[in-house]
Amino acid sequence: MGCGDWDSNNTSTENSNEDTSASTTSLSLALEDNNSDAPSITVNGAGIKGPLANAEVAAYLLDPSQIDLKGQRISLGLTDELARLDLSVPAEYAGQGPFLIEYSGGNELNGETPSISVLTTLLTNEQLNNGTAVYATPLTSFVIAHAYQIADRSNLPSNPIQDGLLGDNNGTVSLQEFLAALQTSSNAMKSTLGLGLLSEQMDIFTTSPLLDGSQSSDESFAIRYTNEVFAALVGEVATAVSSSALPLSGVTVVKALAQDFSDGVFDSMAWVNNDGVASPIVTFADVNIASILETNPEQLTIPGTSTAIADLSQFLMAEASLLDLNTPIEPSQTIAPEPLLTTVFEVPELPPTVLPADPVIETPVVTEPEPEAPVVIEPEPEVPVVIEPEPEAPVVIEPEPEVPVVIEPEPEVPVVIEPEPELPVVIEPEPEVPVVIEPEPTFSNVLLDWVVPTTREDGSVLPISEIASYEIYYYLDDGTTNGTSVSVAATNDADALVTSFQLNNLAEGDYFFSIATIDTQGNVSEFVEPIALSI
Ligand SMILES: [Ca+2]
Ligand SMILES: [Ca+2]
Repeated sequence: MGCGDWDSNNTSTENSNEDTSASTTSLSLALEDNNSDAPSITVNGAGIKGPLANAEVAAYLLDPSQIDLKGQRISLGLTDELARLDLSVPAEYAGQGPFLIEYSGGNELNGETPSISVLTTLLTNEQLNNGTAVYATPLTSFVIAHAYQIADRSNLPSNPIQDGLLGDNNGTVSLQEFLAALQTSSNAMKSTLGLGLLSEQMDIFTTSPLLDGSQSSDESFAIRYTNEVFAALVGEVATAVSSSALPLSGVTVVKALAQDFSDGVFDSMAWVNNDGVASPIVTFADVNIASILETNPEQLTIPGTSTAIADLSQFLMAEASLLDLNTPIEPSQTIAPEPLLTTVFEVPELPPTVLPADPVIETPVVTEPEPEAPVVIEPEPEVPVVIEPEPEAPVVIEPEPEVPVVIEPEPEVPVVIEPEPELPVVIEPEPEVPVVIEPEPTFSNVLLDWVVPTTREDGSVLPISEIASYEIYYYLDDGTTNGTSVSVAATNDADALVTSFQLNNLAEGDYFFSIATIDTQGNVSEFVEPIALSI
């Protein structure tokens, strides 16, 4: 499967580990289990900030114990030139969700490079089995990243950024903690980035951002409008930050914004653990994030186009025509976005007199002579002013004229896993000391170091810019063949090269570790010969 072969005679390397006695001949490769003969289940959905065409799409088991949330990769797919998704999950994984679905690369329908090159979404077991479409958008990517940031904290109903959490503050994120945090993050996002358009009930993962008739056109418009505005603002932030430092990708900005929002306020400061002390976010050191986010959406253009966001409605109608969607209905003209809020903590009550355009008609103040009441001085102690929480104004969704929702049966994509083309294994594992393992005896954490490879297997130069990520694989030599793979991006948030990764809290046992390099084309090198370590 293009992932190298544990049994092959790798050109290995004097590794520096002391334990070299263990045999590696009986190991099996569990990184990718795609078996072209196995039954599979089609995944529906799209990656949208305009629709992403010709993108790579990968499905992973969701593993919140990993920083990138990626467990085992279980499927690879793509989108075609009209952004239609071709991805299926092998049936053997049907009950092992939720799954992380990641779109990367590709282009927008007009050929532009997407402003945010990686979009993620989540797919539950039920959604997979029901064929429910899920969408990867800038806002789902943001919410997923944000949920990870806050998930380990405890429930605190009075704090909108902790309300409903199940965290135990133990430094790691469990699946249960992550799923609880998703709801909290989604609510917090809606109340700030939602521009007053996203109702509490709206599911940002399953509401289609296309005018495809699967939801009301106003709901699709609302989810798309908020995503276009957010993506445009991400671009504004990237431009502002890049001018004073390295060029910054949209993906990095989304992650940094999620980190910023971990305290519920976009203010260039992050939450630090549980001590309540905020620290500055390095990425945003030189910019006023709040003022950028408060840009009037009507002044923004749809990213990758010269069309004003104010004209999104007509833009979506044209897009629906291009994509040949079912009976698109133009969103109603009554949708009025509100300003973006940069904090979840105050719902500023706009006094009715803030409308500057309206001349205030001065009514003569008639002071009625109050009947002289005996002044009763109550010996009340000073009562602290209790600010009653404003009742949440119900978001009024205007009832759509019932459009008969014509759900056309999806053209049955025959459930066929295309035998994956054998990826040519072309990247040569770095011949020099690829993995150095430094055991940390006290905590059983393992730090893996590696050297960035510079050549491919054929000897040609491998530029650093063509390295996408590394795949670390490790397993316990306990007679089972189950291992764990961890995908590590080639660069970190600061765009620095990543050459190490720490695995935490490993139980006692005899472990083997290996690593492979994945380039931006998806080519995967052979794994280096596993290195043994006893903990
Ligand atoms: Ca935890
Ligand atoms: Ca903040």
